[in-house]
Amino acid sequence: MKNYTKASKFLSLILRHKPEKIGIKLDEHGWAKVPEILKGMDLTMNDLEHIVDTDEKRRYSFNDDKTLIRANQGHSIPVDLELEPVQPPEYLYHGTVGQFLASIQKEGLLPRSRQYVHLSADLETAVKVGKRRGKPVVLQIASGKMHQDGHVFYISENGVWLTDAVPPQYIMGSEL
Ligand code: HQG
Repeated sequence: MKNYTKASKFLSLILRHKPEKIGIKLDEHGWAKVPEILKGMDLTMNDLEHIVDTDEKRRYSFNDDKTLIRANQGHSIPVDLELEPVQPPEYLYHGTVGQFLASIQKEGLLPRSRQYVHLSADLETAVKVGKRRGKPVVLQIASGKMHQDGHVFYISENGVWLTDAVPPQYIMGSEL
Protein backbone atom coordinates (compact mmCIF):
# COMPACT_ATOMS: atom_id res chain seq x y z
CA MET A 1 0.00 0.00 0.00
CA LYS A 2 1.20 3.47 -0.78
CA ASN A 3 2.20 5.79 2.02
CA TYR A 4 -0.58 8.33 1.60
CA THR A 5 0.42 10.42 4.62
CA LYS A 6 3.87 10.95 3.20
CA ALA A 7 2.44 11.68 -0.24
CA SER A 8 -0.02 14.19 1.24
CA LYS A 9 2.77 16.04 3.06
CA PHE A 10 4.77 16.17 -0.15
CA LEU A 11 1.69 17.43 -2.01
CA SER A 12 1.38 20.24 0.56
CA LEU A 13 5.00 21.17 -0.01
CA ILE A 14 4.51 21.23 -3.79
CA LEU A 15 1.19 23.12 -3.80
CA ARG A 16 2.02 25.64 -1.05
CA HIS A 17 5.74 26.19 -1.03
CA LYS A 18 8.03 24.53 -3.56
CA PRO A 19 6.46 23.42 -6.86
CA GLU A 20 9.95 23.58 -8.36
CA LYS A 21 10.83 20.42 -6.38
CA ILE A 22 9.13 18.45 -9.14
CA GLY A 23 9.89 20.98 -11.83
CA ILE A 24 6.41 22.50 -12.13
CA LYS A 25 4.85 25.94 -11.77
CA LEU A 26 1.56 27.02 -10.19
CA ASP A 27 -0.56 29.54 -12.04
CA GLU A 28 -1.39 32.91 -10.45
CA HIS A 29 -4.38 31.35 -8.65
CA GLY A 30 -2.31 28.55 -7.18
CA TRP A 31 -3.47 25.81 -9.56
CA ALA A 32 -1.16 23.00 -10.68
CA LYS A 33 -1.91 20.78 -13.65
CA VAL A 34 -3.09 17.36 -12.45
CA PRO A 35 -1.11 15.36 -15.07
CA GLU A 36 2.07 17.18 -14.00
CA ILE A 37 1.39 16.35 -10.34
CA LEU A 38 0.74 12.68 -11.14
CA LYS A 39 3.91 12.41 -13.16
CA GLY A 40 6.07 14.46 -10.76
CA MET A 41 4.86 12.58 -7.67
CA ASP A 42 4.52 9.16 -9.30
CA LEU A 43 0.86 8.82 -8.33
CA THR A 44 -2.21 7.50 -10.14
CA MET A 45 -5.37 9.60 -10.40
CA ASN A 46 -6.95 7.20 -7.90
CA ASP A 47 -4.14 7.88 -5.43
CA LEU A 48 -4.55 11.64 -5.82
CA GLU A 49 -8.33 11.48 -5.44
CA HIS A 50 -7.88 9.34 -2.34
CA ILE A 51 -5.48 11.91 -0.82
CA VAL A 52 -7.84 14.80 -1.59
CA ASP A 53 -11.01 12.99 -0.43
CA THR A 54 -9.58 11.65 2.81
CA ASP A 55 -7.68 14.74 3.92
CA GLU A 56 -9.04 15.53 7.39
CA LYS A 57 -8.53 19.28 6.94
CA ARG A 58 -9.76 19.38 3.34
CA ARG A 59 -6.44 20.94 2.36
CA TYR A 60 -6.80 20.50 -1.42
CA SER A 61 -9.38 21.21 -4.13
CA PHE A 62 -9.75 20.07 -7.72
CA ASN A 63 -11.33 22.32 -10.32
CA ASP A 64 -14.63 21.12 -11.84
CA ASP A 65 -13.19 18.79 -14.44
CA LYS A 66 -10.30 17.67 -12.21
CA THR A 67 -7.63 18.87 -14.59
CA LEU A 68 -6.25 21.25 -11.95
CA ILE A 69 -5.53 20.99 -8.22
CA ARG A 70 -4.54 23.54 -5.57
CA ALA A 71 -4.09 23.95 -1.82
CA ASN A 72 -6.96 25.76 -0.12
CA GLN A 73 -4.68 27.78 2.19
CA GLY A 74 -1.26 27.82 3.80
CA HIS A 75 0.83 29.13 0.90
CA SER A 76 4.17 30.78 1.28
CA ILE A 77 4.35 31.58 -2.43
CA PRO A 78 2.11 34.49 -3.37
CA VAL A 79 -1.05 33.22 -5.05
CA ASP A 80 -4.41 34.87 -5.57
CA LEU A 81 -7.02 32.43 -4.27
CA GLU A 82 -9.78 34.81 -5.42
CA LEU A 83 -11.31 34.91 -1.96
CA GLU A 84 -13.95 37.54 -1.26
CA PRO A 85 -13.62 39.66 1.89
CA VAL A 86 -16.09 38.47 4.52
CA GLN A 87 -17.27 39.78 7.85
CA PRO A 88 -15.68 37.71 10.62
CA PRO A 89 -17.38 36.66 13.87
CA GLU A 90 -16.80 38.85 16.93
CA TYR A 91 -13.92 36.60 18.03
CA LEU A 92 -11.52 34.26 16.29
CA TYR A 93 -8.73 32.16 17.83
CA HIS A 94 -5.06 31.58 17.14
CA GLY A 95 -3.15 28.61 18.48
CA THR A 96 0.51 29.14 19.26
CA VAL A 97 3.06 28.32 21.96
CA GLY A 98 4.38 30.23 24.99
CA GLN A 99 7.81 30.91 23.56
CA PHE A 100 6.31 33.21 20.90
CA LEU A 101 4.11 35.23 23.26
CA ALA A 102 6.47 38.07 24.16
CA SER A 103 7.18 38.73 20.50
CA ILE A 104 3.47 38.42 19.56
CA GLN A 105 2.53 40.90 22.30
CA LYS A 106 5.06 43.33 20.90
CA GLU A 107 4.60 42.93 17.13
CA GLY A 108 1.15 41.39 16.90
CA LEU A 109 0.53 38.28 14.81
CA LEU A 110 2.53 38.26 11.60
CA PRO A 111 2.16 35.82 8.71
CA ARG A 112 5.82 34.81 9.03
CA SER A 113 6.61 32.55 6.08
CA ARG A 114 2.98 32.33 4.92
CA GLN A 115 0.81 34.70 2.94
CA TYR A 116 -1.68 35.30 5.77
CA VAL A 117 -2.10 34.92 9.51
CA HIS A 118 -4.27 31.83 10.07
CA LEU A 119 -7.12 32.02 12.57
CA SER A 120 -9.74 29.48 13.67
CA ALA A 121 -13.43 29.94 14.35
CA ASP A 122 -13.31 27.64 17.37
CA LEU A 123 -11.03 27.09 20.34
CA GLU A 124 -10.66 23.37 19.74
CA THR A 125 -9.11 23.85 16.30
CA ALA A 126 -6.79 26.55 17.64
CA VAL A 127 -5.62 24.16 20.39
CA LYS A 128 -4.73 21.60 17.70
CA VAL A 129 -2.83 24.20 15.67
CA GLY A 130 -0.84 25.23 18.78
CA LYS A 131 -0.13 21.59 19.71
CA ARG A 132 1.91 21.14 16.51
CA ARG A 133 4.63 23.16 18.24
CA GLY A 134 4.35 22.15 21.90
CA LYS A 135 2.10 23.07 24.82
CA PRO A 136 -0.66 25.08 23.14
CA VAL A 137 -1.58 28.63 24.06
CA VAL A 138 -4.73 30.03 22.48
CA LEU A 139 -5.11 33.73 21.80
CA GLN A 140 -8.52 35.31 21.40
CA ILE A 141 -8.63 37.83 18.58
CA ALA A 142 -11.10 40.73 18.56
CA SER A 143 -11.87 40.13 14.88
CA GLY A 144 -15.19 42.00 14.95
CA LYS A 145 -13.40 45.12 16.18
CA MET A 146 -10.61 44.64 13.64
CA HIS A 147 -13.18 44.44 10.87
CA GLN A 148 -14.90 47.60 12.10
CA ASP A 149 -11.52 49.28 11.99
CA GLY A 150 -11.02 48.33 8.34
CA HIS A 151 -9.03 45.09 8.50
CA VAL A 152 -9.95 42.62 5.78
CA PHE A 153 -10.77 38.96 6.49
CA TYR A 154 -11.16 35.98 4.19
CA ILE A 155 -12.31 32.44 4.78
CA SER A 156 -10.59 29.69 2.83
CA GLU A 157 -12.42 26.92 1.01
CA ASN A 158 -11.72 24.67 4.01
CA GLY A 159 -12.88 27.11 6.70
CA VAL A 160 -9.61 28.69 7.85
CA TRP A 161 -9.85 32.43 8.58
CA LEU A 162 -7.15 34.54 6.97
CA THR A 163 -6.02 38.12 7.48
CA ASP A 164 -2.83 40.05 6.69
CA ALA A 165 -1.75 40.69 10.27
CA VAL A 166 -3.23 41.17 13.76
CA PRO A 167 -1.95 44.26 15.61
CA PRO A 168 -1.30 43.71 19.34
CA GLN A 169 -4.27 45.75 20.56
CA TYR A 170 -6.71 43.16 19.16
CA ILE A 171 -5.08 40.21 20.89
CA MET A 172 -6.63 39.12 24.14
CA GLY A 173 -5.10 36.70 26.62
CA SER A 174 -5.29 32.98 26.55
CA GLU A 175 -8.75 31.48 26.96
CA LEU A 176 -7.37 28.28 28.43
C1 HQG B 1 3.86 32.52 15.20
C2 HQG B 1 -1.62 24.34 9.68
C3 HQG B 1 6.56 35.36 17.10
C4 HQG B 1 2.48 31.91 15.10
C5 HQG B 1 -2.49 24.88 10.78
C6 HQG B 1 2.83 30.50 14.61
C7 HQG B 1 -2.89 26.26 10.29
C8 HQG B 1 4.79 34.73 15.81
C9 HQG B 1 4.09 30.71 13.78
C10 HQG B 1 -1.80 26.63 9.34
C11 HQG B 1 4.47 36.07 15.53
C12 HQG B 1 3.82 30.64 12.29
C13 HQG B 1 -1.00 27.79 9.84
C14 HQG B 1 5.28 37.07 16.12
C15 HQG B 1 3.04 34.84 14.52
N1 HQG B 1 6.31 36.66 16.90
N2 HQG B 1 5.83 34.37 16.59
N3 HQG B 1 5.07 38.38 15.92
N4 HQG B 1 3.39 36.10 14.73
N5 HQG B 1 3.88 33.99 15.16
O1 HQG B 1 2.83 27.35 10.65
O2 HQG B 1 -0.85 29.59 12.35
O3 HQG B 1 -1.73 21.37 8.70
O4 HQG B 1 3.12 29.62 9.56
O5 HQG B 1 1.82 31.90 16.34
O6 HQG B 1 -3.59 24.06 11.05
O7 HQG B 1 0.83 27.86 13.19
O8 HQG B 1 -0.38 22.97 7.39
O9 HQG B 1 1.26 29.29 11.13
O10 HQG B 1 3.08 29.64 15.67
O11 HQG B 1 -4.11 26.32 9.65
O12 HQG B 1 -2.75 22.47 6.74
O13 HQG B 1 4.56 32.01 14.08
O14 HQG B 1 -0.97 25.48 9.21
O15 HQG B 1 -2.35 23.76 8.69
O16 HQG B 1 3.59 29.29 11.98
O17 HQG B 1 -0.42 27.46 11.10
P1 HQG B 1 2.73 28.83 10.75
P2 HQG B 1 0.18 28.58 12.06
P3 HQG B 1 -1.77 22.56 7.84
